[in-house]
Amino acid sequence: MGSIVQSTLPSDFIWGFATAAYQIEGGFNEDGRGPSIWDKFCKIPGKIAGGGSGDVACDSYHRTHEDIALLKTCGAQAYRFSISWSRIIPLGGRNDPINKKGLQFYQKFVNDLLDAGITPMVTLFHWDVPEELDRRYGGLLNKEEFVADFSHYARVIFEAFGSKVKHWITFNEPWCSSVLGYNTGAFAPGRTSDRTISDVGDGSTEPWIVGHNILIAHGAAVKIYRDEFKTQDGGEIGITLNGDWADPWDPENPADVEACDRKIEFAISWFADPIYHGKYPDSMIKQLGNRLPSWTPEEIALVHGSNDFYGMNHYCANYIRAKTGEPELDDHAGNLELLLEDKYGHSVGPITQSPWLRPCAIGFRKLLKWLSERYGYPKIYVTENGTSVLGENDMPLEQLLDDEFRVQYFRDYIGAMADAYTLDGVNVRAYMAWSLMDNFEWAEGYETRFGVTYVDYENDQKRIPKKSAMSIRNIFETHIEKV
Ligand code: PNW
Repeated sequence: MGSIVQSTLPSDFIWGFATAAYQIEGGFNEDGRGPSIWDKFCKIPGKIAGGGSGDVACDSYHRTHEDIALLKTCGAQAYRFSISWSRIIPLGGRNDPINKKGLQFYQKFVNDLLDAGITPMVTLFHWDVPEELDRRYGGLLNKEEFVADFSHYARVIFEAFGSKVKHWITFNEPWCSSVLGYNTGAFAPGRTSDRTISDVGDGSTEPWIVGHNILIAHGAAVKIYRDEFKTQDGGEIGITLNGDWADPWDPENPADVEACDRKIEFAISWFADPIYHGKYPDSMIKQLGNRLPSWTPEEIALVHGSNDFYGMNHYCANYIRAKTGEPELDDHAGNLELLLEDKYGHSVGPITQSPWLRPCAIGFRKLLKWLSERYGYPKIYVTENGTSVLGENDMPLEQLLDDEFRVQYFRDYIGAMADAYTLDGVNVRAYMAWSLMDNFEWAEGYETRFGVTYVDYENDQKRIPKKSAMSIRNIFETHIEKV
């Protein structure tokens, strides 16, 4: 450290690890679980690298005790996981049967976590719409039906967990569900205008409809929690948004500089502006016109003010270059290019296994500040942050376990977050590393690993902590103030 003053985090700061149901659970057809859109999507040849699926994944459905032991070993205070909607309501709808065994699985898990002294942070929806709802009425595209069914599901969950869960996240990364699911088609349900990828979908309208519907469903679930549960249960609820930092490709070009804000608005403010300011960003209204749904007074009343905390998933940064012509009809990014090098050939950061991810920790601090200024210094929970490592899947085990690249990533990013807290007045209060263990990395299958723990998919899903698993506790110890 030398003479550099170490930035601090408050003594009540909470840290831990994150996962998501479909990425780790397996047990895809056990104890009455119904399929989700991801079960269906994985069966389409060519959609998932290596042809994988979440059928078995890390087998956490049968190994919750191992996962809890792992959390203890790492010294985690909290664990963010998601609930599989179609385990709880196999067909998904408000008039469909509830699966007691599904509920009992998560109830036991929450009890076991609490017994181990680990705080549960529960995501209701991490992209896994029950397949039957997609078939029945178009899933996320159908506002009335989806909002009613999600509200019902949320109420079932709030009732089942009583006051045991104090931190609720409604939706994980609605940008991914909307854009990757309905514009590029890379994620379930794979709709897009590109007829070489799918015969169905309209990427110029559907993502905006889906984003709107998710916001309303989020607002409806928050209202239910606040009206019926919050007083006695004493918990808090919010949405988790993903978004990376943006620097201009050419800092001398005002168009590139302007495009950076527009990039963040299209990725984040699309959802955060309605929640904190009661409207969509002007840049989006300008480009999308009436393809961006408009708010009825009832809808915006549900959404505006609906976050008890801001859930932030953050991984990297990009260089942004403004496009000069008129935006294409299917453009979802704000008429700009996302690049990994700037005009002078500087890279955002080192190459990882994920084509979209190059670490740039200072960008984390800058985005924390940007969000705090725009949204009035809300309480921020970082609900995901982490990295893949180039070639990790092909390394000999010994080398793979010595993941100094990931350790350095966490050191830099947690340090940048402490700087944002100490020097910029950002009110960040929790941090969940992605991920507790290697898992099903969506379209990238099992070839890309994000875990601080190695999972041996060939040998009974054995878990072996990497160097990074044991290092996060030490990193936090250097920053968190002692009482
Ligand atoms: C997040 N992108 O997804 C998810 O919440 C996790 O489930 C996932 O495993 C993790 O990040 C790592 O990828 C993202 O293409 C997936 O920009 C793709 C992108 C961003 C986030």
